[in-house]
Amino acid sequence: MERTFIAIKPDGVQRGLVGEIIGRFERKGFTLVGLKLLNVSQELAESHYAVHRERPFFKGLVEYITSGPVVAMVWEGDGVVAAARKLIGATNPLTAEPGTIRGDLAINIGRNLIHGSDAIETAQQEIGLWFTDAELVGWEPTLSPWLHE
Ligand code: IDP
Ligand code: MG
Repeated sequence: MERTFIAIKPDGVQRGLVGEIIGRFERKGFTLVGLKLLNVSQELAESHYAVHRERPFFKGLVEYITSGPVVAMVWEGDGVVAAARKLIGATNPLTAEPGTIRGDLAINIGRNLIHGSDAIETAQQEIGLWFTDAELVGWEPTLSPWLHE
């Protein structure tokens, strides 16, 4: 079953939006299979954002993601990688559509609340970087027949 990596960034935790954000994924019908609150180390931040190492915003991005607790999650479901990106909205919250997490709840690209993997392969890498196998809990929601034909 498809899985994606989602992280509520320090601004989301500080602003008390953890419940609001998790609720959106729950209400959509995806299944939570991993969840933890952690302070992100410099090494983890730099590995996670390695693809952006040469970008001018990299240093500030690493400072942002290590500036306070982050809620790291793995969500499961058919099409969850692309669907989560839709729920999250565009990178710049000012252009993110209303109805999306960033579109509804944020105003600045450097404080955009949430991370979501951008492809199935990236999701697998990121899940491996942030979670051990023992931290992931596969389970079958009893609600399944009401979510899938
Ligand atoms: P994404 O989070 O929507 O996938 P990416 O382009 O992968 O966006 O960028 C990763 C993160 O880097 C963004 O979520 C945002 O926190 C930060 N970022 C991207 N572009 C800028 C920028 O121009 N200024 C400041 N931060 C940026
Ligand atoms: Mg990205």
